Amino acid sequence: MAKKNKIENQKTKDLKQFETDASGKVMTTNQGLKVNDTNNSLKSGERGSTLLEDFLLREKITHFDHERIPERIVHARGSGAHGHFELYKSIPEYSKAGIFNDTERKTPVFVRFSTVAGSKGSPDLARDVRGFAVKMYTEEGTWDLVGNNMPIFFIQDAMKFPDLVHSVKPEPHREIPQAASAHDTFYDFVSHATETLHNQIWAMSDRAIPRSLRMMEGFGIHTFRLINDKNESHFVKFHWKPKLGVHSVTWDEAVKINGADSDFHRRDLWDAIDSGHFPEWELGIQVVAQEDEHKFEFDLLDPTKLIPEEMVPVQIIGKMQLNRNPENFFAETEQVAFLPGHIVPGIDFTNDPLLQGRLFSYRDTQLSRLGSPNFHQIPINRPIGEVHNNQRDGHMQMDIPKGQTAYFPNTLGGGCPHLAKMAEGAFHSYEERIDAKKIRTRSESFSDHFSQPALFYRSLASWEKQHVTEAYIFELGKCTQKRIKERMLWLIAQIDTDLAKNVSKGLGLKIPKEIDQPINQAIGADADVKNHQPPKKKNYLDSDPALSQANTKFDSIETRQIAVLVADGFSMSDFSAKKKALEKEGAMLKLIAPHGGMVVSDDNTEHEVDAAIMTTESVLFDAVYIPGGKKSMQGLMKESKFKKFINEAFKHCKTIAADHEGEELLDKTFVANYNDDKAILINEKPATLIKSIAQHRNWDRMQIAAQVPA
Ligand code: HDE
Repeated sequence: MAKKNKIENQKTKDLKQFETDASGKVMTTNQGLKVNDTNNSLKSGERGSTLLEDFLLREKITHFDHERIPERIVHARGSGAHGHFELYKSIPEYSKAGIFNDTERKTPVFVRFSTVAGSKGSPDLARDVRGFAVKMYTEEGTWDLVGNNMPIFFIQDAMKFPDLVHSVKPEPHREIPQAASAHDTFYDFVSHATETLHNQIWAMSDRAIPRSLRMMEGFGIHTFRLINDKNESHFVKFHWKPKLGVHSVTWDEAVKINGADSDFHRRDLWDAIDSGHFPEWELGIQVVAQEDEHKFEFDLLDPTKLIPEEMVPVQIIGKMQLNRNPENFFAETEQVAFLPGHIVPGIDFTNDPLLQGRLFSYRDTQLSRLGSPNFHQIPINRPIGEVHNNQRDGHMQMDIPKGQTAYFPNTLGGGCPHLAKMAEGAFHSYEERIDAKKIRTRSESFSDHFSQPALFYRSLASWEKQHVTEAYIFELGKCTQKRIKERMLWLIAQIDTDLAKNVSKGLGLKIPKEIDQPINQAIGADADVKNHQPPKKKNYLDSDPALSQANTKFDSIETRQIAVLVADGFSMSDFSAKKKALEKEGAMLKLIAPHGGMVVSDDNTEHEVDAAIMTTESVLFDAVYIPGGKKSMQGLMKESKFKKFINEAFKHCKTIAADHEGEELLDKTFVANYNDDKAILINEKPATLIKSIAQHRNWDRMQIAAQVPA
């Protein structure tokens, strides 16, 4: 397919001035000196010692010695892409932001998705929250919406963030485990900070193991403010809704994908954009009037609470498309710096104590990560508008500010840069009335830590509940301390008794009647529990359908990866009928054969093999199709990995289709035992296959599939 990934926008055009291209060019030093030998150092004699004089060696090696920068403390592993945002309808009644009023604009964006806990080289399918950070290069300045793929966070106050992160990161004495929350220190912390339980149960759900970065929601999490041109404020929560729906893999797949292709998500995003299948998300807002601030059973400033969509519907106002891969990972994806403090007129903060702390942290961290207060001058971080102020100098100053003055007020510089008038779009903080005493505490209104985890669990489909149960059994099963596991069981029982019972069975432990107060009281760890953990939960809503992936979109097979199992002699007529129909819907068919190179169909045409069976795994595909052909079956049956491939697809509840003799191969697998499975399709029309793949998985098969020892 023709490469369509060179879509331009105002920001990508701006980046062009910094691009370099060595095609057809001679090699030089950093001083532009032409180089004719980059393989041999300068020596005294052919075998002699290397000379200090060798400036070519020194330049090359010195640069290499310093080419690493610190990875992000959290969200180190990430993948980015360019694109744009378009507004469907203006919302002047809520916000004066240009981006929310001009439906003609295409605002350039750069998005970086990430896992949280793992290092830069950790595998993509870790059970973890995903970062969803959007940089909007708006005409009025850059707006960063630095969110996650879950609508709530673990803690309520920024003060606890270092403790949270230290608990989930590898344990400090032996740096184990990498990119995993399943260990003692994390659950030691979680079980003593009950505010974490809501985000914690989301992290046990399928949301923590997405099928693709393109198939997950994004959330701004905090309640922000929208400010209109009368300076009136409305509270707002931001939502990104993926056009492809919200879909996940199973934990068994996640573990195997991490081995088969640890770059699975990064590759998937890159390939989709590269092949012109541009991922899209709609932007939704939940708006709450200023006077309704206190009408909820929870506090809008508490970032561990979501506003159920049943209570405040999401209004869709625009769309973001990602349509261009970066030119260089380090220059763009690694050096991009997101700051929640980057807002534009029409958007403002609330007093959410987590958000308030983030406003400090993100600027601060860039100073050690990117090494200079001039990090905003790095090409990917430059706004699209002009920048003028009196900030000067510092490491790596890239601009050459002209003139005699670098202070305000001045007359020698004509008073410039002069202050903007409000009518010119100057930023003005929302004048919130504050009348309070200075106090180090948490509001009583943040105290309910159980109602929303319970609402989330109640809202899930039975297969999702099963996944949550298994996740808890896995995670707590990896903890070594009985005390911590029991404490978690007690806490889970406060959320949902059935869930706790099922987890306790898996752990082989009893749910304790009481938690182990004495030791915790002795160390002061229960202060939080006592102050912020009323045991009674509220039930203000039975369930919220938006919380379940069972209610997502199932209408597309675009970019779904279909493994076509073939050997020489496969039926061309079977294959071409399915291929045509599936590709028309945007699916990607990959020929998997016993060997690499070419494979010959029964009409004697040659086809390039996409992967030899030894080089690929079932978990990398969404569905399996086996065209007929007697000889092809003989070829496939000789290689036992094809059977394993099918058994695994069956175990993971995927669609498996076969035509004619293809059924013979299925008969040699676990599939043979289950005739009335709606996602096992023998000699079915392409339309049936398409419908089945669009369903993502046949979860009805889950109990049977669990018995497959694949
Ligand atoms: Fe972050 N977070 N965070 N975080 N966060 C960082 O900033 C921090 C929080 C999020 O792709 C760091 O540039 C504090 C919530 C994303 O570059 C750091 C607190 C949410 C990314 C930092 C939070 C996030 C980060 C590390 C509690 C969802 C990756 C490197 C007060 C709304 C952005 C960096 C990217 C990155 C601090 C809590 C999302 C250390 C102190 C809540 C998506 O500054």
